[in-house]
Amino acid sequence: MGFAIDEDGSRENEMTMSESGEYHKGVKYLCGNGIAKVPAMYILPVSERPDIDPRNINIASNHSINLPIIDFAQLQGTNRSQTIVSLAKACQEYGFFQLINHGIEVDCIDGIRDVSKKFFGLPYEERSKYMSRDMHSPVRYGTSFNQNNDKVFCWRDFLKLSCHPLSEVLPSWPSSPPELRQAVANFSMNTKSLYLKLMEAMLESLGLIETTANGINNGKESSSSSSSSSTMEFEDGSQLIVMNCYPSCPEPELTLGIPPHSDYGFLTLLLQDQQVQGLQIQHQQEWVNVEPLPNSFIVNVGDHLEIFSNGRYKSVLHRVVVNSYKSRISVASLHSLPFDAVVRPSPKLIDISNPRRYKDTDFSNFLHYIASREHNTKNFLDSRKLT
Ligand SMILES: O=C(O)CCC(=O)C(=O)O
Repeated sequence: MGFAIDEDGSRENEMTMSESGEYHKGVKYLCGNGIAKVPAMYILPVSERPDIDPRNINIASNHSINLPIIDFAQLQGTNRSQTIVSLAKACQEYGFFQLINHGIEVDCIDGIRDVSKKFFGLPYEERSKYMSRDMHSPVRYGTSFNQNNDKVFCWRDFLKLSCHPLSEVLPSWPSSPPELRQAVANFSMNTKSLYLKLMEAMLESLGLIETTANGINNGKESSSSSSSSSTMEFEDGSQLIVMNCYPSCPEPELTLGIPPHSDYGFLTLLLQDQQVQGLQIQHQQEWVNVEPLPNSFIVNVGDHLEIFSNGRYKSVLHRVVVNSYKSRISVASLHSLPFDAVVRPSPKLIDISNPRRYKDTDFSNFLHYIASREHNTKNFLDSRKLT
């Protein structure tokens, strides 16, 4: 394959049809025999490329952000009310925070990291058994962001596993590596329980329930039907574990691991690679690097929580940059209501001075939206806004 860079920075594409099919096999496959240049399929228009210096090994050396830190132990203890105030501020001003002292055992975290690494290290033939372009499939190995529609591919392979109801979906998860099912089940149960406690704190921070440090609901009544103010409905909600693999890239300044996007659900709990950075969030109109704290989760507000909070909490754009020296793995746990539930602004957060800002939405709206057009920044959320 030969490529030439044009004056406008694009690379002449000499790709044949069969080569284009090869890209659907993923970036790990592409890099299998070693490549010195990024193929045209992955090269972004100049205006969408990340502003990174490929010679600088530490991408976070400039433009880093110190995200607010929420101490989960404080949230469960006597400092709960103060921590709730910090949580609300983080969700309003950043849409992101780092969660420390989350209480999930190191073995569970090491376990999921280990199986993710092993899964992406399997031969392509084994990984490809789980390839599916069906967005409803409970197990989906794939590449790029939305490979059905992406005009430019991004430098990521992924494994997406639905986790609810666990006993029903678990038998469809990969049987290799052999410890994968156990490790993912363990991680999904632990993150679900953490998510439910965080949602309880979120509802409290929005003034929708009153709880004490030990989680007793003091019973402020809710008037919402399908998006009522109780954590009960979150318990039966959807959960998706996404393992991301970003192989090292010969020309990281030309492409992205994941393009700018916001997450569709209520909250995402993200386990970062301990050695390799790559996550950037949009803050005050700038792309800034997130430097994860050891043993923490990066937590972010998703579109559904922005809608539910009637715009008070922000679902913020984020993206992933890649680098030329080391592969990176991250694991995200995305949570929302059941797939068929309707998400709408909580009626208690709507009044004359704060009118309803979003239309009702559900998961099928979202799937329809991304299947029908190229995913482009936060269009989905914009499409739910009432003007
Ligand atoms: O890899 C990361 O740090 C971010 C992953 C992400 O944004 C996603 O899975 O949607």
